[in-house]
Amino acid sequence: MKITVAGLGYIGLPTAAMLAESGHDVVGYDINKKLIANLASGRVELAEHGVRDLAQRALESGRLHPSPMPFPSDAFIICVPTPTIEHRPDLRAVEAAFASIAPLVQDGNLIMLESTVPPGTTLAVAERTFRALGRDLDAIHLAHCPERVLPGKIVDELLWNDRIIGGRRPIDAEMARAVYATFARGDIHLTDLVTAETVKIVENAYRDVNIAFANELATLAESLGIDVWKTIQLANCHPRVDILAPGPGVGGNCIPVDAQFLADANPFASELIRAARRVNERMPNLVTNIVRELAPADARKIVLLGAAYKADVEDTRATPARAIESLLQGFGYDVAVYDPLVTEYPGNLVSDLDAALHDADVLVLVTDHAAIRQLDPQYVAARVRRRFLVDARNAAVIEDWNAAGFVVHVLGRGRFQSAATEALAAC
Ligand code: SAJ
Repeated sequence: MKITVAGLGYIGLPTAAMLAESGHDVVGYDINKKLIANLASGRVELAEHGVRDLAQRALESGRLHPSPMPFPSDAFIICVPTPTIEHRPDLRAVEAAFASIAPLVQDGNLIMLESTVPPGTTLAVAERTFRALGRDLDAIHLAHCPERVLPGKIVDELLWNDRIIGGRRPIDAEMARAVYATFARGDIHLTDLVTAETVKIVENAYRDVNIAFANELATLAESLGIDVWKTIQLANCHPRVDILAPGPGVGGNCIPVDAQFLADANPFASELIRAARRVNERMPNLVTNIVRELAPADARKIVLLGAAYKADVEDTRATPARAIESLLQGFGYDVAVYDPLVTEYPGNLVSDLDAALHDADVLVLVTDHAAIRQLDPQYVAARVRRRFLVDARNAAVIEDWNAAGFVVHVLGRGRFQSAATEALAAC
């Protein structure tokens, strides 16, 4: 089959590469000319090495053709981002992708949207686009096949996760199944467009609510004087309890955004989802308040260890590090943010570890990258001014940090009652 994949981001590129590896002739189309030029010369600049290797192989096979424009194809897969602007979904990239491929779509072709969108979007955008061209939607096939892979495990999950495919008509879903079945080894479940759109955002909202429960327990633990980590570990021994981990907040471009899509669908019927968002959004306040309580009165410089939104990725979108940095700056501290994986971050990123640690009064472990877990406390102790560590991920080996002279507080290990009370009052 000839397939155009529109949008070569962290989903589109590996999907295009998988399809090429399965024998399809794939055009990888993106509006980012620099990205296309890099790919065309065989350069894949991605931190996730599984995706890098897969894309490199596909390019070398000659079956993946990077292109700054789409080409006529049997099938089109759209994988463009859907961010939010002031909590409203920004669908411009989806609309632009439909508009750019529509003139090339012939009767009998198949269009599949992978981008996460509010329920009803796939049909509404397709209808608008094709009506404007005087075309009949019945003559083409339309499906929504939401991506569901976890950054950090993309190749594995592309292969093995089940897929949900919603078709405008059953035949459309069947046709999309035939495309995905060429590489996906998980089960493929067929449904209608709106159900598929809803399932995807429900999955991410479910995770947001579960993390919010863990974060609420961490806040409670600070005020009750108990250890949230031990409590969750023991509660999870129950066969029907599976609480996720507390942390400094829920970042990334997926979970916070998608939970909001669902809440927006009906604000009156989504109290739990909106409450969970609030609980997660105030975690940077709790971490900041703990830092302020732990820090000595004359502390000046705070160092955040980790800028990425989660471990072992280089993505900083909606990272809690940025919120903690701004809050601490608002209290007059100098803040340096160290991250060995990150190159793009809107705050004060200091990529040299020694420069970041120089003169530091308090360290805050924000992202549990392997490289941060493996920092040698003795090495760090020799470079800072004062030895205080707030661990917002329960990732540090406390005995080692204590042995190096650090006072350590792990988020949710009940000690900072007033920090918890103030965080609640601030949000
Ligand atoms: N987090 C916690 N505690 C936890 C788990 C995560 O605080 O126990 C935080 C992380 O540190 C991070 C945020 O939540 O800041 C989100 O991380 P994540 O690993 O839960 O999810 P994402 O955003 O990287 O990927 C999610 C996945 N969705 C689900 O697991 C339901 C992925 O499968 C989706 O494909 C992806 O969103 C997406 O693109 O929608």
